[in-house]
Amino acid sequence: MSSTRVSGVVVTPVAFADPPLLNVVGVHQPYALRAIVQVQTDSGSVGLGETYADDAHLARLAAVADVLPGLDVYDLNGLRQRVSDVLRLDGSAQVGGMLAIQNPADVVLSPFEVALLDIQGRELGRPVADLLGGAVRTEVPFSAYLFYKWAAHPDREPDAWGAALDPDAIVTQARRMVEEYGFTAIKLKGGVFAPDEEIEAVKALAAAFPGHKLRIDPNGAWTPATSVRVAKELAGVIEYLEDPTPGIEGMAQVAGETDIPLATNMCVIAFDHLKPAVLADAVQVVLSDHHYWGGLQRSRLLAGICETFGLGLSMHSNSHLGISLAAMTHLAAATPNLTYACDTHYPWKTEDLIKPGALDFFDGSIRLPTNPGLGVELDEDALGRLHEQYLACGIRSRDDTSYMQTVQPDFTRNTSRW
Ligand code: GKR
Ligand code: MG
Repeated sequence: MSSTRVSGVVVTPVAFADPPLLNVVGVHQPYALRAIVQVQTDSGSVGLGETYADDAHLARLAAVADVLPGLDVYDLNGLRQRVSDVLRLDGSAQVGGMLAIQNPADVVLSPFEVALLDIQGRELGRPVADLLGGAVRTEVPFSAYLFYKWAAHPDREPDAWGAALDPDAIVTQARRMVEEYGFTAIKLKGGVFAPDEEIEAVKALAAAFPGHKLRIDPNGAWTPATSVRVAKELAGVIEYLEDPTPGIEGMAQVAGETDIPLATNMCVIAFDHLKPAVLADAVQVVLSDHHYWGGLQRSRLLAGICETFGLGLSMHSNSHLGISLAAMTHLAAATPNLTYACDTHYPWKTEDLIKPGALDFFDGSIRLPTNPGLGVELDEDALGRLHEQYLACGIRSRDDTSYMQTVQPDFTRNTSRW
């Protein structure tokens, strides 16, 4: 039996324009960074992956890229072994600008695993979802992801969305996103204003969109006591409360005082966080994210653990491009217990590097691509343009806090601020 082997790997950092979206640690910089992984094979196939692109991560990706030639594209265990061999003794990984994961192996593994699955699918003529057990849904629902935001980055032209700094403007933003994309779930990124103002915004959304599923995520901005108070105010209004307070212990305190399910992408972000979280009954919904849970297969392992322990499953997002969206869609389509609409930052971006048409939204969902592999094609010109933008923009890691301090010098990175 002949085997298809990796013949080379190209990792290209890119930067794409990002609006001034506010969160508890600051504000998004004018460009978001991603690394695009292309794995080439001796049979002439190319598989795609997308991941973070801060300098430390790029160095680890390069180290792994060097040891992949010769790997059988079906040998995902062999891939994991090579990644952990290369990263032995290495430090923690920054993910999404707010969190650090102690062992970077799963974060580094992810884009290569996705690229190998893309190759397998292309060679077999089957979509990636088929390699993950088969699609249980052909349309994957996503959620509108609302942000408080400025009208413009300092000294730049306003973007198309305008400022959103109070409940009325948040409802206006939601209306536009729901009209354009058809979303039936809506998440508000909180932790920006005092909790009462954000409660008012959620209640305004509930009044404007009766029947829509609502969530708020202040990224741990509140103390446990404040979280319990907010939960009382929003009982019956939201479907889950995401990371109201930092840490498993704090979340467990809040969970003991409310019937609203608590969700997280902050206190359970690696496999060794699951046992303490389950023992403390700290969270009821885990937001998976294949970019740091080790790719698509390991995200399905997470899904199985969640099922075993009766935890709900949703999906987290950071600013991302189309290769990530394709992988998220295949994973969600093939994960039966992923029953919540997935997060996505996709509507906020104005540039991409995949050829258009593969991932359009209909009624708030993306139709699972049926082409082989991930079902998306790289636009080489756009890749080149976004790489040039990376070289020119000067940003080399996500740092919302320092960027905020250029506007508001006394701003501090402070969860539990209320
Ligand atoms: O993009 O500002 C942002 C988000 O706050 C992001 O960094 C979070 O990781 O979306 C994420 C979340 O749900 O916590
Ligand atoms: Mg979150």
